[in-house]
Amino acid sequence: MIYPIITAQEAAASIQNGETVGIGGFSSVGTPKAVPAALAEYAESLHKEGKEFKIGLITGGATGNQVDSALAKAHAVTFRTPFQSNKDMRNAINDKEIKYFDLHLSQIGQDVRYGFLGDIDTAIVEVSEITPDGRLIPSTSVGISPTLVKVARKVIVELNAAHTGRLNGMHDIFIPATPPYRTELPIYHVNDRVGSISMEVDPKKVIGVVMTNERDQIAPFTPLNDTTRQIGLNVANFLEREWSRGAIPKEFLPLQSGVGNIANAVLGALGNEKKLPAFSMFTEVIQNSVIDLMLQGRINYVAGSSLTLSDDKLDTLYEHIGDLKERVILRPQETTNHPEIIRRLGIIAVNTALEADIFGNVNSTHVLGCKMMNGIGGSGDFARNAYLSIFTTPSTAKGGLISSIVPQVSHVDSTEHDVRIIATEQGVADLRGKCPYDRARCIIENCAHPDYKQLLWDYLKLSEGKSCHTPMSLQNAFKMHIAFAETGDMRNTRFE
Ligand code: 0RQ
Repeated sequence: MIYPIITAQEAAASIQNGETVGIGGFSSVGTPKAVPAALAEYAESLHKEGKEFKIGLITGGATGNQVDSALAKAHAVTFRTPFQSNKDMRNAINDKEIKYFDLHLSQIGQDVRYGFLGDIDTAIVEVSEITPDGRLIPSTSVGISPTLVKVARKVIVELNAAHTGRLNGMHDIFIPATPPYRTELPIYHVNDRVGSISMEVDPKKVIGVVMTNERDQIAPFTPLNDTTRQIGLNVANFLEREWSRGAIPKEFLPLQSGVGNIANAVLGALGNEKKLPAFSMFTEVIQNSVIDLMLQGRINYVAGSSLTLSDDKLDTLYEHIGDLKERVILRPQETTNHPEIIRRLGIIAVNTALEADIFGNVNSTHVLGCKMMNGIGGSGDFARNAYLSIFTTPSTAKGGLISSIVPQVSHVDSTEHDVRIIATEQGVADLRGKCPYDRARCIIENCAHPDYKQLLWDYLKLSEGKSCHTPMSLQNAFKMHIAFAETGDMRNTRFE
């Protein structure tokens, strides 16, 4: 080992108040574990002494309890970007204790290199192996770790023995040059490899290595329910019809799917749709269902930025590593979410909305327009550039008190120009080539819950006889949200 071995406490104590710290990890896996916990304890001990201690926190994506919860609870964060999905972090953001900058996940790496977010003082990354010449092999995710170790003044490495030697060869690390010297990213097929299997770091910057031996803590998956299962079936049936009529090539196209239960349901249903050929995935997050479908021969290759797998599924991957090592590729999120490649490969993108409006605008991030949920993640990267961009959502939330189909979304993440298909458990709305009136009719007819259909038809009628391209009523656009805020039930909406 060419670097000194240090304790997590020594590593934490090397970080100064006011630093910008980049922590590796993506979709709550491959995050450092010991140093963030020690940093939270260090911050708390300084606070008890009446001393200031807060950092700016930049990550690849979600970092889960080990980073976001620990540091938010320790009141140790001033600024956070680009994505989180953690209750404690979310509460601190909505309480305005932490300033949060929600960003497309393809952009954060280059924003850091361009200097848009200032200097990175310390990078903390988890790796599975350190090569004899000091290069770093990431663990279960890549995210923006290659950029963080490249630009940070100081680097702290956690070497996680739980993965040592098991993931070697799976990564494909490539950092694009900065404009005006940037060239194409030469990925023409999902499984093309263009980079290195390890990350380069200047050995002089490495403060030390903290040894760990701990798996990622992935929240257990909740089983599918009737709603998520039906959404999965609706999407799979729609894609099968598109493929049968030749609107998707006969070889099929690579799929991107978001995280969570709906994504699992869509994948499961597509995997079971045996009329379709085996396909590949070009995605951000590799979830449990992907490994099952690879072993069944339904998925050929998968490229993503993280192995977000439960313990038993990671065991399955390691058991079949001989077969799967060549078929699973882990890349920086800048590559997995790259607009150029998404457009070139013709990705079918499936992401989840909190709410969609009758014109096809999608809100993925803000409850009632003001409370941050997680962040846009990669959904915008994929939606804008996909061959076919699909958004899924249950037609209602909170036991039917909220309609996910509304006259106007309370916050816009993906616009009507980026959203081609909306699918709920009620059905599928195909918005391609439709004017706003026809979109509205199509979405209400196919996607809205029966409890809310008449209300939405009533909204549409408000602009009858008026000269307008888009049937929007300024006085009434948010009446359904207001009814929920005031009475706790959107069904109490009264339009003026
Ligand atoms: O609230 O947690 O209190 O029960 O929102 O909703 O139905 O559990 O859905 O977990 O799939 O998350 C859009 C947030 C959906 C996610 C979002 C309430 C609902 C529940 C969560 P509770 P569900 P999911 C690739 C792509 C952006 C990032 C992205 C997301 C909670 O998919 O973060 O796409 N997407 N990344 O009750 C008020 C509504 C609501 C609502 C649901 N209309 N109004 N509350 N809820 N609809 C992956 C990455 O980027 C890493």
